[in-house]
Amino acid sequence: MHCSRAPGLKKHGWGEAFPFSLPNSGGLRGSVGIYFPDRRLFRALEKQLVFRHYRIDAVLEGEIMSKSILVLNGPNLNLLGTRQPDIYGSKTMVDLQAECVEKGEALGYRIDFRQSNSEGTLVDWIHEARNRYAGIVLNAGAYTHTSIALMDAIESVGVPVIEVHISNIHQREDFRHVSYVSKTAMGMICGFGFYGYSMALDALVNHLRH
Ligand code: DHK
Repeated sequence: MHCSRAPGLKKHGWGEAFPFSLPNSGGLRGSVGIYFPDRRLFRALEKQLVFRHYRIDAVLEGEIMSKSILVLNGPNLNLLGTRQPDIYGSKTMVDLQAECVEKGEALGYRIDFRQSNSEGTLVDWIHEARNRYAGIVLNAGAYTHTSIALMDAIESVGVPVIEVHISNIHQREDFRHVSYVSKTAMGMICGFGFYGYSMALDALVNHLRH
């Protein structure tokens, strides 16, 4: 099958995703994300994938996707270490990322760790997880308690999500007792500090293996 690459190539940190335009289909039919851990491997295989073995891409993507987990952090979590250390501890977001990556490696998963203060960006990242990540660990910060958009995004993509909070939200102000994320997440872990992320990764991988 002949396919030509459409304009709009989108570059990612460790691979590439690109939409395909299929001949005789009237233009762009859909976006096919293919991730390669190694750019040279991508270059070497690109021609074959695009011009001859169109089916191989799905296999490669599936294999890599099934071994990748997205860890998403919401507003103000970039201030970890300085923000209310009595509640959130004195370790930083960089420390948290290192712990998650190490835990992921121990479980045999690549961790893509991100933080944003923007609700829309978090929605976009949840959408991105569809067909690209095996699951999501999500600390939506304060959006947990307000965001119908995040709840809808989780429900829309059909990717397993484990909700995590550093603090025990049920021991804090009443407005923190409500979680829209919990309405669609598989489960929720809170009150265990950074260790909650490791617990969430364990829970997610346990789910994926069964
Ligand atoms: C983090 C936040 O930023 C708060 O808005 C949540 C959560 C709790 C946490 O404990 O990780 O209420």
